Amino acid sequence: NLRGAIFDLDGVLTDTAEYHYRAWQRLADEEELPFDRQANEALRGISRRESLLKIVGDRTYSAAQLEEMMERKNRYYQEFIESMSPSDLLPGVRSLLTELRQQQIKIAIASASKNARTVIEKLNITELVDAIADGYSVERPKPAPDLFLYAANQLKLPPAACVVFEDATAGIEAALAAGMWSVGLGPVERVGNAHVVLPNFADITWAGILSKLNQ
Ligand code: B16
Ligand code: MG
Repeated sequence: NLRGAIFDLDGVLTDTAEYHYRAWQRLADEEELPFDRQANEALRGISRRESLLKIVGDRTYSAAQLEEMMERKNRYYQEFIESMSPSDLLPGVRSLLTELRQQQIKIAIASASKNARTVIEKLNITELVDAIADGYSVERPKPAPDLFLYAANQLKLPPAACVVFEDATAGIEAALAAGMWSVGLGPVERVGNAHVVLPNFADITWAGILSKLNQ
């Protein structure tokens, strides 16, 4: 009786995770803060402010300096997403979304990002989704369940009728806290707490997902 599918954006529908990484790396280099790809893994799915605080570590900055750094990182990130197009959809995504619509499964995107709407437009999938929850929708970020509960509410569905697709540890925690089904995309070390783990959406169908969830 699953009637809704809620997708994370960065790292699930498209690989903007790479652009977030490059933007943070540039900022960290400018500030001479230690940062690399591995450190970036801990930032997956968490908010802009929390990401910055992790990078800054115990170095002290004023509130105004932190604000400025968040704005600077966001400018770099926006430069990257400016050139995105439908070809940036990850393999299997468009066919899965299309199949879900045919089966009358409601679709929401729930992203921590304040840039989610821009990315969704660049990917040209606006007309495939019924609701969008983004970085402006709720106060408490993942792993709090709020963003997914907001999305389910927009879809007018109870949490237990929804399945969340996530690439981040914090996102899987949020889905479980919301009382939803969860599918983790990526390595088990990261998303092993999900009900089902998939490497990516290539050759994945809704029927295949349902059978893995025993639904
Ligand atoms: P912004 P998701 C998250 O998106 C990213 O995974 C995370 O790296 C980023 O810090 C966060 O959005 C905030 O993004 O700075 O654009 O507001 O994975 O929840 O779709
Ligand atoms: Mg993500």
